[in-house]
Amino acid sequence: MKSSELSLLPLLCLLLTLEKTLISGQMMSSLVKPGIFRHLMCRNNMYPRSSVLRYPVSDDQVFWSEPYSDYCPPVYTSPHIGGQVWADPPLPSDTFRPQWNQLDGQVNRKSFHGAYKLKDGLPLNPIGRTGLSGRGSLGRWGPNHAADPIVTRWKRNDQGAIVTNPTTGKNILQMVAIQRSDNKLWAIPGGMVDPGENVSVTLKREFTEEALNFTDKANMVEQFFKEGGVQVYQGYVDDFRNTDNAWMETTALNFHDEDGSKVGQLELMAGDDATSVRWTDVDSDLKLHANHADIVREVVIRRNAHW
Ligand code: RP5
Repeated sequence: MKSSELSLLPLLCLLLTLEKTLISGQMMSSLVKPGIFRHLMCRNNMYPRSSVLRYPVSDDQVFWSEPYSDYCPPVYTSPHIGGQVWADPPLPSDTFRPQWNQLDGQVNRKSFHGAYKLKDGLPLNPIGRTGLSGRGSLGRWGPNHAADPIVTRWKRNDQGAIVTNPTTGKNILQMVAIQRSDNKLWAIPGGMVDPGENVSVTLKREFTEEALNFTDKANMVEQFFKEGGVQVYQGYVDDFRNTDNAWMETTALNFHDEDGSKVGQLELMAGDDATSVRWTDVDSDLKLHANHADIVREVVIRRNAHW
């Protein structure tokens, strides 16, 4: 190699890294799309908190466009959502006429994936078959909107220095993860967006309730969230509660405590429907509820952290 070519090497490496980052940076939003993404968590299992078995759906039977003439999913709507203020009434109904694909009063029935179809008067999951009709335990027919706050800090040693991974040489990120009481899996401390609620309010509320159990440092937390987060994902969640007619979608933002002096030094305490809470090292071994690990990976890419 000539010396002039050698001098171009660092530039080439930088371009390759940038290209890799951009490609993987698009992963969640460009891959979790109707006709591309095949959900996994809401297929071929027992519906949570029930004895209802989902009708089998193989990988190549997920999309509605793929033939499946024998498809005959059981209909199930969990009894515990009946009459709840946060839940829709049953369908079909003579009095309840939801405005699909639009803001229906205060309830957001729009999907981040464009207009969803209707079949027999019920909204169809934009990703495809789940092996179950009805609403399961989800409150809304169609999209159920959630918000997920990914609160991060850098891992530090006893002297306060940032810890890097010896192999990648990159800084190790830590995130606040809660253990969900329903499936015992670790997860981002997210929650449902109330009708008419701004997502920023949901993000702070869910974090405060689930990870801090209402802290006395409320002002500092308020300020931390006010400083703003970076949106890393908006769209379908591969949640174990999804059905053919009801599914989860989320808006996920990263709130990063760069010097660890704010939320990074608060004592975590599990509350609401979280049984446990902790700072968790983020790397490729991270296993979380639904496709939360893929969402967290977006933060890793943006912060050029170790994975
Ligand atoms: C997930 O469930 C969402 O991404 C969000 O984290 C959570 C909302 O549901 P609940 O925790 O309120 O049950 O799919």
